[in-house]
Amino acid sequence: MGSQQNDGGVDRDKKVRAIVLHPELKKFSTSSRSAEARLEEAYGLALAIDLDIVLHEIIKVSRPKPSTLLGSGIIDKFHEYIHDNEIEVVIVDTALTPVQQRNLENSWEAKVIDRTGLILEIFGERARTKEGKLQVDLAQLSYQRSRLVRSWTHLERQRGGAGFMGGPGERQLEIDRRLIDERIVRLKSDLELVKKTRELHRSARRKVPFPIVSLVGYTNAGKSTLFNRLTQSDVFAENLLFATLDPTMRRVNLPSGREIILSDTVGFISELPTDLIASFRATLEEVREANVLVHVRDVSHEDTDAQKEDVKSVLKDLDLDRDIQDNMIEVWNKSDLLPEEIKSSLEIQSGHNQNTLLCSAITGEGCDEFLAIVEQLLDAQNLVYEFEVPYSDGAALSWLHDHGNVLEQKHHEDGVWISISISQADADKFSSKFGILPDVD
Ligand SMILES: Nc1nc2c(ncn2[C@@H]2O[C@H](COP(=O)(O)OP(=O)(O)OP(=O)(O)O)[C@@H](O)[C@H]2O)c(=O)[nH]1
Ligand SMILES: [Mg+2]
Repeated sequence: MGSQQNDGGVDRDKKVRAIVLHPELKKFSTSSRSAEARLEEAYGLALAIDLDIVLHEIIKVSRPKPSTLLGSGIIDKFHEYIHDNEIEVVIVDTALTPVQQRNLENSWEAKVIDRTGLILEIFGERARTKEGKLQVDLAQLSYQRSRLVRSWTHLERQRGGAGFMGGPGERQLEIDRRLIDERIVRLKSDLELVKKTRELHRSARRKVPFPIVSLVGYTNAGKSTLFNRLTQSDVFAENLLFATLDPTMRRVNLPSGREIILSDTVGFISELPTDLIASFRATLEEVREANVLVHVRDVSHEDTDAQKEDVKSVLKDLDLDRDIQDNMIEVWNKSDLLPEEIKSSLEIQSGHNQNTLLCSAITGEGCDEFLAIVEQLLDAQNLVYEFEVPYSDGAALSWLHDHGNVLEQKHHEDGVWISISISQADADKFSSKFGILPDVD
C-alpha cells in the first residue's frame, strides 16, 4: 500500500475504499440467523465508520484453515479484486486469530479488520464521556497488544495520524508495544479514579428516592428515540449501529407525578467481543442498579427473535438476568413499520402479558401506556428504606409495621431507627400521611 509513509497528509475527504466479507462457516454455525442477515449486519457495522464499501459478500468456508481461515483459491481471487479496485481495508466478519489476520494482510497487501476490531473502531469513534473513552482505549489497546500487526487505532491518532490508514511501518512495532504497555498501566489507574468519582455520585444519588429505569436492547432497536420522546430531549438517535455509547440519564414524570430516572444505554449485538463486555461493565452500572429494566425490541426486524436471545445472553454475561427478570418490561417497538395483519396479531399477544407493550417511538403510539406500566411495576416493588421515626410518632411506627417488612429496628435517643422493605406506593403514602421522607438504602 503506497500511502503508508504518509502520517498526517492523507486526503481526509477521500473515503477509504473497503470490502466486507462474511465467512459462512457452514459446519460450525449454531446461529439461527441466515448468512445473508449476518452479512447485512456486518455491512451496517462497516457503514457506521466512514468507509466507502465497494463490495459486500458471503464466502462459503467448508474447512477453515488455521493459518488464513480462507482457502488459497479465495485468497487469490480477492487479491486480484483488491488490487484492481484499490481496496485498502478488508473487513472479515468473524473473530480472526492474530496469525490469520497477519497472514491475510500480507497476502492481500491491505489492512484486515475482523469483527471485534470493527466494533472497537466504532466504539472509538462514538465514546464521548471520559470513562467511555478510557474504556474503549483500554479495550482497543488490549486487543492491539495481542496482535503483531501494524497499529491503526488511537495511538496513531494521538500521534497526529489520519485514522487507521496512516499507520507506521513494522519497525515501529516494538516501540508501539512498549507504548501500549505504558498506556495500559496509565489508563487503568485513570479509570480507577473515574470509577471512584462515579461511585461517589452514585451513592449521593441513592439518597434520592427516585427509581432508575434503564432502556436496554439490540443496537438500532430505537432506545434513544424512545428516550427522546419520553424525556423531550434530543440525544443522538440515528439509523446507525451503535449510535449511543455513553449512558445518558434524565428525570421523567410518571402519570401520578412521581419522578423516575430514565437511562439510555449502549446497544448490544451478537458476538459482542468479550473484551468489550468486560470494559463496559462499569458503563452499564446503571443497568445493574435499575429498579426496572426495559428491553426495547425492533419487532419489525426479520431477526427480532434472534436479537432477543442475544440481548438475553449479554444480560446473562453481565449477571443481570437473575434479580431483574420480574421487573422487566418488553417494549415491542417500530409498530408503525408492521403490516396491518401482523400488527393486530402482536397487539393481541402483547395484550396478554401485562409487561409487554407494542409501540412506536416515532409516532408515539403506545408510549403513554409505557409510563403507566412502569408505574405499576414500581408500585409493586419493594424497596429498602432506612430512617428515624420520632418517639412522639407512635402511629407512624405502627403503620409501618402494618404495611412493610421491618428488617431492623434500633432505639436511639429521639426515636426509633428503622430499616424496612416496603413498596414504593406505600412509601409514598407514608410520607404524605406522616410527613416523614425516608431515604432509599
Ligand atoms: N419507523 C420507526 N423507526 C424507528 C422507531 N424507533 C426508532 N426508529 C429508527 O430506528 C433507528 C435507530 O434508532 P435509535 O433510537 O438510534 O436506536 P438505538 O436503540 O438507540 O440504537 P443504538 O444507540 O445504536 O444502540 C433510527 O433511524 C430511528 O429513527 C419506530 O418506532 N418506528
Ligand atoms: Mg441509542
